[in-house]
Amino acid sequence: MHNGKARAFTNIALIKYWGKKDQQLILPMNNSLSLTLDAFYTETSVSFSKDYTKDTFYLDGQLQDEKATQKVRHFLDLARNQAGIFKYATVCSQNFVPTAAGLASSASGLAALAGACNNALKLDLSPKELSRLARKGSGSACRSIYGGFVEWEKGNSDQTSFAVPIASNHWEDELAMIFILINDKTKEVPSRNGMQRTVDTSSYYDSWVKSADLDIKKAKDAITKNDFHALGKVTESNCLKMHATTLAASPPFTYWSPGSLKAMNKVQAMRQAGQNCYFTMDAGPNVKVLCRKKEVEDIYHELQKDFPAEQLVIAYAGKGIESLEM
Ligand code: 2P0
Repeated sequence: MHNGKARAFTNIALIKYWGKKDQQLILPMNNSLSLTLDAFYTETSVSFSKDYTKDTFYLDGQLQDEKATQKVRHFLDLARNQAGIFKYATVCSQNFVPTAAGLASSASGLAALAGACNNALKLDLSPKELSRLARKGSGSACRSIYGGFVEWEKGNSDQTSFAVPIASNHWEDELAMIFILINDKTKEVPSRNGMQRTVDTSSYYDSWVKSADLDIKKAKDAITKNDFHALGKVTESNCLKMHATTLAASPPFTYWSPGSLKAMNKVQAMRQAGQNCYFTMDAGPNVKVLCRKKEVEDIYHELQKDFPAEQLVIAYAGKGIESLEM
């Protein structure tokens, strides 16, 4: 029996990963940059045993069906191959997210699974190697190996595509992110399909890739200078560009719902009224508001005028992956 357990926090991209140049290895078209957060995380344990006759996956105590188990099994195969240990596994994951948030995160989920496999199979991976392994489970998971600001360097091979922490002098500890949970979602295009459709068909896709390099540079400069407005501006404009690519895909699609638009308008109106806040959105209708910790209460209070407290969650910068006792 080989046992291991790990906890990984989710991350939100300020400069987005949106499109792969290699779907098997999960190599992205552009670098991305994220902030790891404390509010949402996954704890995963894994046991490999010669007594098991198949791979089994439990999420929040519920046995998962074949479809949900597939991604986990694919990842277990990668870890088994790397270790040279070919035993079936039982995986138990617990997502710590606010109820009904619709925030199931493949970033924290696959990073925690990578950490659990690393411990169970005694792979003894360095953080860089662990980031590479997590990447092959889900791209954004490679960034959850580290806390704070993180850049995923796209690379051009399995060896050269991994995340690195960005030196920030702990500036992230002065920031906050308020999640506006939007429940009026229609059926979503899964992010993996959405980004591939965009790469294959969006007439805006080339411009997206071209502009990403400059956005990364702007974001890193802003982090170096602790320039909140510069970081907020590039975060919001990069998000809008990513979402524009989906409208130009064929067939077109969007992750925006009426509630998302209401939230984005609110943030822009608050900014015009002098409050310091910027939004970003991912492959779903929720809106995340970047602000400074010292102003988070005022901004939360203003958001509460339009969104009930149940729809608002405050997050702060989170830590990198942690090993846990079984
Ligand atoms: C990101 N997203 O940078 C972007 C922004 C969604 C929008 O990474 O196919 O679950 O497993 O590599 O990591 C979501 O995509 O996709 C994502 P796969 P993943 O956070």
